[in-house]
Amino acid sequence: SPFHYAALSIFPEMFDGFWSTGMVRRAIMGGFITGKAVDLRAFAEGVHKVTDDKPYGGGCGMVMKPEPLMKGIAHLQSEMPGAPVIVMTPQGQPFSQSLAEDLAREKGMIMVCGRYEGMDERACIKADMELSIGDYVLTGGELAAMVVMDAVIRLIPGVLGGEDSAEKESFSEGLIEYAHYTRPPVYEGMEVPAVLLSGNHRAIDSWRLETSLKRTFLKRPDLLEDRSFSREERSILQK
Ligand code: 6GU
Repeated sequence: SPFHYAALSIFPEMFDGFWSTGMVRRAIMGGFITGKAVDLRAFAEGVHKVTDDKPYGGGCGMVMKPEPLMKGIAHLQSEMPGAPVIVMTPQGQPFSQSLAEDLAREKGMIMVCGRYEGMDERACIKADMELSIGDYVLTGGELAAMVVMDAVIRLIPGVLGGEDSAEKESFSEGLIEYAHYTRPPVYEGMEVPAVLLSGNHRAIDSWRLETSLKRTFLKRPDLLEDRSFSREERSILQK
C-alpha cells in the first residue's frame, strides 16, 4: 500500500505545483505515494473561519489558534493512522539526509505548517517531531514542508527507479557529489576528463571518489571534521 503524505496549511494551493510536477507526480501516478494539502480554515469556527489571534502578553504579530490545528491534526491522524505528526518551525531540529532516511521508513507524514509568529504552544504537544530546514526565517512552514517531503519521497522504494541510486549518493556517505559531465566531449575548449571516456570502471570509480573528496575539502571542509576515512579513501588521500 502507498505511503501517505499530507500537509495542514492555510495556503494549501502552495502545494499544487509540488504534487503535479516531476518525480513527486510520478510517485503519485505510479501508486507509490498519495499526497494532499488540507485547508486549516476548514477546521476553524464561525463565518470568518479565523485561524489566528493576538498573542497573550502583547507583542507584535499573530499566533495560530490551537483549536483548528488540533482538529485538523486529529482529522488527518484518523485518515492516516501511525503517520508521525511533524510540526514545521524554525525552532525545530535541523533537517538532514539521515532524518530523511529515517522518515522514508514511516508509513507517511502529517506536515503541520505554521504561519505568523508561530503556533499556540498547546497545539505543539501533538507533534512527534519539530523540524526546521535551516537557520533563516521563512514566512511560513509550507516551503519547508515541501523540502522535507521532497527529500523523503525520492527515497521511497520504486520512486527513483534505480533502487540503489538513492543509497549510493554522496551525502549519505558524508561527502558532496563527484563532478559530472555529458556530451559534447569538448565544450568551449574545455575537455571531459579522459578517464570518463576510458571505459575502465574501476578507474572511473576511483576518479569519482577522488573528485568527491577534493570538492568536499574545498567547498565543505566542515563535513570532514568528524568523519573517518575508509581504506579506499585513505589510499586516494596518500597520493
Ligand atoms: Cl520549518 N518554518 C519557517 N517559518 N521558517 C523556517 C523553517 C520553518 N525552517 C527554516 N526556516
